[in-house]
Amino acid sequence: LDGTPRKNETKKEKDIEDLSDFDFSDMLSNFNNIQISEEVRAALQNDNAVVSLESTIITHGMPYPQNVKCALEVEAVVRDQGAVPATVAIVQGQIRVGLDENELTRLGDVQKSRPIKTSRRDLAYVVGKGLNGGTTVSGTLVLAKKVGIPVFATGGIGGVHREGETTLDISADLTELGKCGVAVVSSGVKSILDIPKTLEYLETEGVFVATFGDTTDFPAFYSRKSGCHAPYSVETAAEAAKIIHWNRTLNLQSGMLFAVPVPEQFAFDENVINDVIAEALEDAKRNGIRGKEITPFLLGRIGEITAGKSLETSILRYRSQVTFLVATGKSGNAAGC
Ligand code: PSU
Ligand code: MN
Repeated sequence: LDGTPRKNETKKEKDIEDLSDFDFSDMLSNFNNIQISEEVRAALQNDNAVVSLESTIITHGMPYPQNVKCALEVEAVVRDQGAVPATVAIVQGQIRVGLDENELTRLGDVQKSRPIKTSRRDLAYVVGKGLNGGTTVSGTLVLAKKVGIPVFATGGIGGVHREGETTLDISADLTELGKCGVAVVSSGVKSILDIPKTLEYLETEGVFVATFGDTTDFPAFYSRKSGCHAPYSVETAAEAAKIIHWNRTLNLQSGMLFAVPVPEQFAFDENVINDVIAEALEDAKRNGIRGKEITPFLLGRIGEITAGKSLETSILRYRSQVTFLVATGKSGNAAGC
């Protein structure tokens, strides 16, 4: 009552012991309609760290073949940190948790694979029709929760779109975060979105939000700061792991968002990237782009504008991919919880 935080160490140790007795093999055998790779299955059964990864970023977030290269590099970053990557996607109607290099490459060749951007609402359709699907953050979180993967990493999550108060365009990522119980690690939210409204919405959904590091400045993917503040910051992976632990122990069911700012050396000049985003947003408006097409359109335009302009901006484009890699690599630490 004097404001000194009480330590919950003894209880924590006991709960971790209880969790380690949990029999995953029972749980995994219930998912005949979800194909889990051998590597991921073994890691889950042995209680080793697993990081789930989305696939819309591959199918709708970057052009081929850079998308495949990036996806494989991200998996390598996760492996380097001692965790097992579990890229989630739908291959000919089969839900897959953990894809091999060959499958990732075929999925990423979108002219041939014709994947559907698959959020929660699209899952049954894509499976029922036997189609290929790149799962969004929300689609991936549904499946990560089903198979018991508690940690997920991506570049930037979806959010409340600009003018969302009139369009009601609010990504299903936010409502899924509200009920998935999974810890999401990202480089924040791109400023193609309305970041203050996105943070408000996350609060309404009961999502714990923290930046990673010694500041609460919420990052904007390409840059380290958005001008908005996260309610909390955590300074170490161990601290993050403790919060993940208590979220689970209290059976809160809601997800958590850990925002890792892009390292200084990879950060974009804020003015440069904001101009690019403004141009992309105008193009979207002029072309009447709506609904699920908006995010892929904006990401595509940002890629085109930055790569097309000058050597400097094409280097920035390259950096954005490295940004994604580094942010994802951090999640490997968080997964060691
Ligand atoms: N934001 C990004 N990069 C992305 C996405 C969002 O900075 O690749 C993708 C993610 O898969 C995310 C989805 O889940 O777009 C959100 O789409 P929408 O805005 O239509 O909900
Ligand atoms: Mn939308």
